[in-house]
Amino acid sequence: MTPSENQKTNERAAEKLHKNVVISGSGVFTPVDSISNEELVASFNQYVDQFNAEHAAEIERGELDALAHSSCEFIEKASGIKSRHVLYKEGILDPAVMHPVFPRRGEETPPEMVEMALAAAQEALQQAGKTASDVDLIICAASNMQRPYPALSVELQQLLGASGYAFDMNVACSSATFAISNAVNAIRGGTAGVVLVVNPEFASPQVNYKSRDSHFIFGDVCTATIIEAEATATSTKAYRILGMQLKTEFSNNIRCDVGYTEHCFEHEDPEVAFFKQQGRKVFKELLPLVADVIQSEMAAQGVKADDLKRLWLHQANINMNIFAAKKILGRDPEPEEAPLVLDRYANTASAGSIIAFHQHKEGLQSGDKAILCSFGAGYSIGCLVLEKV
Ligand code: CO8
Repeated sequence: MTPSENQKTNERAAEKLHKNVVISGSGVFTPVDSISNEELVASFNQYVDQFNAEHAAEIERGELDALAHSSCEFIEKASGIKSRHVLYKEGILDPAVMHPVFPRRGEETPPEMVEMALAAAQEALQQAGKTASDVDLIICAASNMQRPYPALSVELQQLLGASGYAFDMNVACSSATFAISNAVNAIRGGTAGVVLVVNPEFASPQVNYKSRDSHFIFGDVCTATIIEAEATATSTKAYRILGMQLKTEFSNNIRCDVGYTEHCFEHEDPEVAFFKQQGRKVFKELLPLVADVIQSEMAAQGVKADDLKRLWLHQANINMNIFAAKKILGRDPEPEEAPLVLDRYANTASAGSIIAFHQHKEGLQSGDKAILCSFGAGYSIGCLVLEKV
């Protein structure tokens, strides 16, 4: 290769690398059923009363601690959650059951996560002005997969009628932002043109509805986004991805230990399949990391606090979001600047910040800047600096 040919190749590579990439569409599938705090607390307290009555003698002898009631006031004040959507309400509110009840699906029926993803994907495709035949990469990114393989994304690919390739990935609450970053890299690297990211969070089966500390936290939902080069985007709702910063730091404070090796252990732990966390520690340890990641990515992109029109933050806790927004903006946020959806949806793991984005992305002008940021188990933090096209 001559020096001038070499230079041209390098220029082309650099051009590819810096190709503008946008989120051109988004969608949300919301289950029909929802459970209010009042309904959830009433059934939990009924369970507690029955448990305490059944174990009155052991409690009296000091061999067992009596269970304490839950309260709507605590839940709303500590988390901001007022209700949550669930795929299967039946069973969750029955004190004799306390988990969603649903039939096991066979090979011929797509699992719930794929079904939810299909609905969210269709809305996102429509908003982006794309069809399934335009999509050449599908990433299914969520906190849980209903089976290890074949990948859920590949089944979704078949149902949509898309070609190309697909894969599943899990970074817990940061699955969506990390997947969008993978999509951007695939587009810049030339291995995909239009990417569909879906985040089916079927969280309710992993909730311990008998645990006062965590029975109120999660809801079911699915989000979807379309990511493509700005050059191919036709949507009027597109947001340019100016910068991305991903960070992980190991912590045991949010865990689920169920795995494919479970059947090998002699003493089965009845709580192994459930989500558990040290909520206070998470609150204290995650917030400084989140502020660091957002502020350093803003600095890298030359974006100042005054430039920000929206903060679409992870939706786990109202107090956490207000604290983070205040730290980033240097003042109290107006409600529309850092929109909350957790009052209605509760914590929906990786889908939370995408629901906030989907439902509150209107009203920005071309050139307006915003932040989309997830944070959660791992710990994992994914921050995108966005600009309205
Ligand atoms: N009703 C009444 N009182 C209660 C209840 C209840 N339900 N629960 C606890 N209390 C009591 C406690 O016993 C305690 O009493 P005392 O002071 O007498 O000891 C008091 O209330 C305070 O308890 P906490 O300190 O636990 O309460 P907090 O104020 O810390 O609030 C929260 C608890 C809401 C959980 C809060 O700590 C929080 O939100 N922390 C942040 C958590 C977070 O961001 N986690 C991220 C998790 S999401 C994630 O990573 C996704 C993982 C994958 C998901 C998979 C799907 C399932």
